[in-house]
Amino acid sequence: MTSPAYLDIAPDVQHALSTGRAVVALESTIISHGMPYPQNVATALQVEDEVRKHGAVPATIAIVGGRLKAGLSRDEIEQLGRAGHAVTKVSRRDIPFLVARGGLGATTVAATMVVAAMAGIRVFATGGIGGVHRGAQESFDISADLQELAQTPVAVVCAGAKSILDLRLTLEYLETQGVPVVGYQTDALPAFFTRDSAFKVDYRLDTAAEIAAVLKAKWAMALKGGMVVANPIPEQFAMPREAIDQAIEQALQEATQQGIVGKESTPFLLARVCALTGGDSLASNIQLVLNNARLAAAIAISYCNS
Ligand code: PSU
Ligand code: MN
Repeated sequence: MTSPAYLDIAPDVQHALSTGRAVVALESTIISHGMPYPQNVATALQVEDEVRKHGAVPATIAIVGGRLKAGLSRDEIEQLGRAGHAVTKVSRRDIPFLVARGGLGATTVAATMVVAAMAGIRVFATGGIGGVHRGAQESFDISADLQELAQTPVAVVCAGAKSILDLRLTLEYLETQGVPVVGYQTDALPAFFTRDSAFKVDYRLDTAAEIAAVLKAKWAMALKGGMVVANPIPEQFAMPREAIDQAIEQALQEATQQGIVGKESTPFLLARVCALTGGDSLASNIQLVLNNARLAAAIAISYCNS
């Protein structure tokens, strides 16, 4: 496949795609807005290595110099991580503006799915997806990630969603939009730092091959949209629920007091939860992303071989 206008596919990614080998997309807002520097850069590079070690080719996605990129250089990852919140956080609506002005942008789950689909990449690993925010009845704050999952054919492997969100409403929204939520070796919806929550997933699947088979069936029938693959954080890295809940409550209060809304909301909450829980939550965050990278690689390989 040749790169469409606006899109640069890195040579190793292009080679894998044209020879039918497994590729795993990775997002860049997690680098700029999801973790502090320098751990964000170290993690991004480590996650790429983890994908490679497990037999797939990583394609970290961002917008650089107004070009959509599927596959970044180390320098580009360093640039995004160092600039942090100064980089534009790019969701679907923002993409044409960054392209037109030749800008630097970090792609959210939604925008990463858009670019992955353009490149022909079907499997994507990240930490957590956006969702319906608590108090959305008033604020209408529902992440564009959920609409993207409804329309773009990319499977997103994540550790569930952080409870900065309303997990119940997030599941309801996904159900309405026809987006399946699969639990990998679990019946419970993982809540990012913890392995479970009060909610059930729609389907439990215990192997990467079963997940790949469902993706094949879905897309073979041209059913549009993606899938959430919720992969619980490994037991040894899970956080005590009380510590996390307390930090999240405080972060939410601060956001309300400071009038943080719109696209600033999630980055603000992520940064506050990270600061309030110190290095523990960051270490957990890093481990769960690595864990998702491994599962995504296995799913991508099964998908290519089936
Ligand atoms: N949740 C996390 N870490 C993250 C994000 C969410 O635990 O880094 C990022 C992802 O890029 C996600 C975005 O797509 O935040 C959602 O932002 P919003 O809620 O503004 O749609
Ligand atoms: Mn929002």
